[in-house]
Amino acid sequence: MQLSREELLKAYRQMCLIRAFEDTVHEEFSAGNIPGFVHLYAGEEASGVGVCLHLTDKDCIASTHRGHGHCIAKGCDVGGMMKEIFGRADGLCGGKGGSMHIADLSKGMMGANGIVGGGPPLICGAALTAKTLKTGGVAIAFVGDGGSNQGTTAESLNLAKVWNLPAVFVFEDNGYAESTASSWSVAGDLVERGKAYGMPARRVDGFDFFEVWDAAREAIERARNGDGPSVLHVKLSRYYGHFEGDAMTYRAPGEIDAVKAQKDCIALFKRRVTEAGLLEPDQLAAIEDETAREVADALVDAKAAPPPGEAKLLTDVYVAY
Ligand SMILES: Cc1ncc(C[n+]2csc(CCOP(=O)(O)OP(=O)(O)O)c2C)c(N)n1
Ligand SMILES: [Mg+2]
Repeated sequence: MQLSREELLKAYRQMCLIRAFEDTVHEEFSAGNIPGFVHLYAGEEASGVGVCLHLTDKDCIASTHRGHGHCIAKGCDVGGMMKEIFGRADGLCGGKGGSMHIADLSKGMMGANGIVGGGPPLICGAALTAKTLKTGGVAIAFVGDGGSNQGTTAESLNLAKVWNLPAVFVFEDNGYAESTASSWSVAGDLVERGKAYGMPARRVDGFDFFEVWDAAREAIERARNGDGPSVLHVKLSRYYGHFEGDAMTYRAPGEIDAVKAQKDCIALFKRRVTEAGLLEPDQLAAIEDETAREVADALVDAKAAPPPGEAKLLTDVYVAY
């Protein structure tokens, strides 16, 4: 199955928007303008976008601590996200969640999550709801290679299969959990792990948007058709440190530069669609300009916006049922 021109343009737009957003947050954090802790998704764009292009607002995703890209890919408002990261009252979560807890349930974005392995149990709940209420929705968990080793993830894989849930577990393997290499810490093979739970599992080149898109299409269609959960093991790389401020002494000299030069997902997408004559270079350049402007505007607005007032100090502590 082929992507339409509109889908290709949307994919490029979202990947560029994520990259511009993350590069901007990187600069602002370095300048000391952002409170809290920040983990950036730059380099991994093809994964979040390739998966979320198949989803609508009735579908849910659970993210990780590295959540900005998933938020944007799922349609969260970039202005509201920037304000949230700056701790402003009009942020997506009232300025009280920050980078690691951005959520927008109206978009089916169940939240970034400070708990590694926190997402998989959440999507079992969302997928069970979708199945029980017959909404036609699916639920996706993005999980890191580190998160793949959590007990919560193992339990969720098991539950998803025995309940035959419309769920997909997307393991974003960027080679490290903090400074620990996945080649050292992940036993066996994540594709084989998925198969051990009786579900279809596929390895995916996360630098290749088209491969992600196709693997996600297959897994999400299966979930929507009532044929149960799947695993995708997406191999990719992050461009910045584990967190902003990480000196990255555990990465080889030149490691990131080599990935950027040879495998950058946005550059590969651009080359592929222009060489095939699917999109024109000036269309892509216009998208690059537009997304840079959108993020620059979001930054100006966030900086000018007020923080939550004292009256809001004790609200949003617990959910009101
Ligand atoms: C339950 C839990 N244990 C440990 C941590 C500390 N921690 C935060 S991120 C992280 C590494 C996660 O690595 P991975 O899942 O590969 O995601 P990545 O950062 O590479 O995207 C760890 C250990 C945590 N937040 N939660
Ligand atoms: Mg990792």
